[in-house]
Amino acid sequence: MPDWGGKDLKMGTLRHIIRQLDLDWETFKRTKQEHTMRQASIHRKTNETDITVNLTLDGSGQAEIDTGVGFLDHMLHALAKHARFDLRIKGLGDLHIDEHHTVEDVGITLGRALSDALGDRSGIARMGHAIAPMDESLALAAVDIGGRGYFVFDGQFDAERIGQLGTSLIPHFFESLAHAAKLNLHARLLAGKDDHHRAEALFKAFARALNQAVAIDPQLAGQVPSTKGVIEV
Ligand SMILES: [Mn+2]
Repeated sequence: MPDWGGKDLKMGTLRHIIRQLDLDWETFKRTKQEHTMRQASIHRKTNETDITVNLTLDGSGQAEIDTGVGFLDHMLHALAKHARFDLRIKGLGDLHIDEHHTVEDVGITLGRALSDALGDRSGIARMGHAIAPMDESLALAAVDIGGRGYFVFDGQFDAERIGQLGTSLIPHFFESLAHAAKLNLHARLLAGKDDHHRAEALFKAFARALNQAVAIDPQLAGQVPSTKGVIEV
């Protein structure tokens, strides 16, 4: 690709160059978009699971999720929708044992995809927080994409399972994702009675916090938002 001359290049000049190169405008627009779109595809295969994640950060909330664990699929749909990510996840796990490996490995693979799509973290807001209600439930999430994987959870579930998903695996999912993406996540259940609502409020709060944290902050003008000058990826 030639050097387009950055933002200062006049539209007329740009169109002229494209004509000279015999490119059509639509192809150019698509190519440019593909180059600037923050996205990642990760395939992770072990003896326990085989997970593929396709993630576009600047998406519209479209999701196609099949992990084999129904309630996890529901939560990942909510995550994509409320973070405005386009997210495709196909998971094949050893569910004949239980759902533990699948849930953990979806968290790891999604965390890696997130990390990959963010590149060197330049220009991102880095932090975000949200409080999300779901009927009687209320959840808080605070995210810092600062190069250190850390997860803190405060909350409880009453039942052992929500559908096919063991409730102890909900914090475990977030922990796996946080470590793989080297992000810090604090998640708290502030209120709640129904476990389905509690979980959904947590995922929605995380989604909104994450949406803020990955957003491009124009004030940064592409700088890495750290006094160190780098964020470990
Ligand atoms: Mn629901």
